[in-house]
Amino acid sequence: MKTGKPATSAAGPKAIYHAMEKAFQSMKVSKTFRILGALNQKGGVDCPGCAWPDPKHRSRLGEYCENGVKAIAEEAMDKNADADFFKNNSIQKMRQQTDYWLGHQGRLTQPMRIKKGDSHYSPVSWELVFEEVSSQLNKLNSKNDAIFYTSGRTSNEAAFLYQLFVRIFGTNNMPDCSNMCHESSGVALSHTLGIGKGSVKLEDFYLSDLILIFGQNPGTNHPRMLSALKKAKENGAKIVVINPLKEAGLLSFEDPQSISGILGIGAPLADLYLQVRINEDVALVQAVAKKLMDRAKKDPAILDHDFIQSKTDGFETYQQSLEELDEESLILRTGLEPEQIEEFVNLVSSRSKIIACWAMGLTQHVNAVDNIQEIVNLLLLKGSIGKPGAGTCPVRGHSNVQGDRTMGIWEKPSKQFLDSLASTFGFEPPRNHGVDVVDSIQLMHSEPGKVFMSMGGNLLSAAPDTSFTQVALENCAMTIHVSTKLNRSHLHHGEVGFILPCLGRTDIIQEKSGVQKLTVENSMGLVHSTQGNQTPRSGFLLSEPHIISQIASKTVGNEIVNWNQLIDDYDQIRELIAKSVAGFEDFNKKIKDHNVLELPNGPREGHFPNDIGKARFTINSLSENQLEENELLMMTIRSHDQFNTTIYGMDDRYRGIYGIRTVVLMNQSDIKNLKLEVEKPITLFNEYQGKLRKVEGLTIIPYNIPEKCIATYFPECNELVPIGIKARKSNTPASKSIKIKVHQP
Ligand SMILES: Nc1nc2c(c(=O)[nH]1)N[C@H]1C(S)=C(S)[C@@H](COP(=O)(O)OP(=O)(O)OC[C@H]3O[C@@H](n4cnc5c(=O)[nH]c(N)nc54)[C@H](O)[C@@H]3O)O[C@H]1N2
Ligand SMILES: Nc1nc2c(c(=O)[nH]1)N[C@H]1C(S)=C(S)[C@@H](COP(=O)(O)OP(=O)(O)OC[C@H]3O[C@@H](n4cnc5c(=O)[nH]c(N)nc54)[C@H](O)[C@@H]3O)O[C@H]1N2
Ligand SMILES: [Mo]
Repeated sequence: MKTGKPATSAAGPKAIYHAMEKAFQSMKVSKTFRILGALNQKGGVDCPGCAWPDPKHRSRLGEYCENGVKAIAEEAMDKNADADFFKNNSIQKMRQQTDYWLGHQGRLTQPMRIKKGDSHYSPVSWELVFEEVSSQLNKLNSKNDAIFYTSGRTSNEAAFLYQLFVRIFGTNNMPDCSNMCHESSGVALSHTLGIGKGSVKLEDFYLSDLILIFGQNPGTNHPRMLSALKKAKENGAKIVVINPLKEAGLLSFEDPQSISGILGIGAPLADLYLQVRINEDVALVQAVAKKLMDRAKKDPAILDHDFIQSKTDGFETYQQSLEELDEESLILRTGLEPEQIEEFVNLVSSRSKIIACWAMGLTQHVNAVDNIQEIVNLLLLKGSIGKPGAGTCPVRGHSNVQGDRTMGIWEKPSKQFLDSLASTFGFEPPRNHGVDVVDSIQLMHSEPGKVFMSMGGNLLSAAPDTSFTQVALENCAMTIHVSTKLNRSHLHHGEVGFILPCLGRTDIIQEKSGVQKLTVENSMGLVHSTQGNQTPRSGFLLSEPHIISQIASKTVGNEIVNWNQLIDDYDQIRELIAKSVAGFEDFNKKIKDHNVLELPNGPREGHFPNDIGKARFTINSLSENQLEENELLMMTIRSHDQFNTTIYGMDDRYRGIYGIRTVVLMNQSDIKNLKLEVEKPITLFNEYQGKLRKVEGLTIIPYNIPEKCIATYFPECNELVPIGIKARKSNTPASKSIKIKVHQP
């Protein structure tokens, strides 16, 4: 373990070096360049690293970032975890290993099965898989005893077939990673603006006057966003960052596409950096709005009264509620200086083309929906929605998480969506809502005998309350994981456990009619194709749509959908999507002719398709994290060397932390007040509803973080996130604001 000074600039020559080092360690040089040459190019491989959109004009130098290269290396690595690997490694032995080790054993190459009591997974044929899975599903007392999870890398085609199969089977139990991610954004935006997606496009960044970045670390998680921010600044925009940590990527960007960037000279980004206390964003935005309203009494032009009058609802009530708030106590909560807030207000007052971006720093709190609604209020005051250079920008994580939802991966499908399935396919889909992630885990925990199927992802490590979730999975009659890589969820299986290896983004998909492409939707509602260029490493690998269609055909038969024929040519799947999902008319033609399909987005055009047809002002709740004397508030965040539960390496370079992940970033004054010795390990613990949760052996890193706030890494500290603490309305685990106590043995 080593620590150093946190970086003050992101990307540049070091990023190129680290990306290539990881790529060449994992794959042959020729393979590396073959994939990278196609990465994010039109008709090429869509990067599985994040959902940030591609610019209209793609750079020939390479349209990808350090972490995109790492994501590719992780998927396309030469190494294989084949049948021999499973023969040599018992499940007990694998459980002792780290997540880093599990991921570095290579790509899965053959279907494997294990039964309770077996020491090892053993290879099985696909015929046996389809037979056993379908007979187990058909044996269940109730269709709702089956749960079908999805992670956000799944393509539109696979997602559409999966949800169609599940609904013909007879349940809406379709939890997905979104439930732990941007669900709060979807809930807040649907209620206020009528659609659960953001309103801006990439081009809006170049036209904006002011960009607010709340609770997001793009230098690590969406590095290509930095290019858009740099261009926005060149065009005159100001940037305000609201984040407890000084993240390098928000301070300055060494653009690898420019000579200065390659020389390591950074372009400054944030004009104002507000190190807010964890979960005090509502207080901050309310303080800003209150001040704006005061100023507007003298200078009405500060607010967009025409917009407020014609396009919104609830302004008077909102105004009234702001008046009742005490400004001083709001500011006190934020931990910021009044002058900093004044500066923020100055920037907002004089500008009207404002974009608000956010990610997990806002969505994973008990009042997460409030966080986002409060930001919408601010944008509405300024008329900053539905015009160029302005709007909402929830920055999505997984590369097709937004598309999966559009395709119907949702435990709460709308009536309109189900009606459309009913009329296109001539069957009656289940109408009752299904279970989301938290409810699924609780259900599997309390009622043994369920079937859990996972299309990608790693529920055990991604979910809160790790040991609780482990019991939930082990309680199942059958667990089925369609995966590219080995992960911890595979090691805690049901009575019968399957690992079904599939083709990834970088692989060629060959079906009867020839090579197939897939499609994905980016964070800004643009759908485009993706096509791998690597010959599959094993004859056993099938595509996700192929696996789904075989399970479906065996389980529900071919009367409603001819599954076997459908997968001969994926254009046919897209024809069905075009018929049944709004906005996908002429899907195949648009993708062929223009390589992109833009989905309808009301707020982008200034229409608000919610129940009242107007944008809603809302009244929102502050956080309720009253801390005891010796309590701290913990956020679980990503290091620079991971993709969610996939650990690329042990460093967090921008934060100056090397060779260790079991750390606690802590303010010096808390270290002193709690009388902790930095050299000695600590235990973090909490008690919620009578259950003690703890993680031992953690290392303190003194860090520039607001007092009473600490940061740890996900998934190592998920054990400390109680499954019952979740966002109101969105049910998202509150993994960014968990009360914690410290013990030093
Ligand atoms: N390389 C890489 N790329 C990824 C991922 C990855 O793991 N690795 N994951 C993908 C996925 S699925 C997602 S959802 C995104 C995640 O992208 P991010 O949301 O950027 O990821 P986190 O590390 O969770 O970072 C949250 C940020 O919010 C801040 N924060 C925490 N609590 C608060 C708060 O209360 N208020 C405010 N204002 N800020 C707060 C933290 O300091 C941190 O900077 O990235 C996607 N892209
Ligand atoms: N404490 C805490 N918990 C969190 C978060 C947090 O910030 N803090 N973040 C949450 C968020 S934002 C998210 S999105 C979730 C992520 O939850 P998940 O999406 O469930 O987790 P991932 O780690 O992205 O899944 C990794 C696995 O996906 C499989 N995989 C990769 N590519 C493919 C593919 O192309 N096809 C298939 N079939 N499988 C593939 C591999 O086997 C790999 O092991 O975690 C959540 N959990
Ligand atoms: Mo996510």
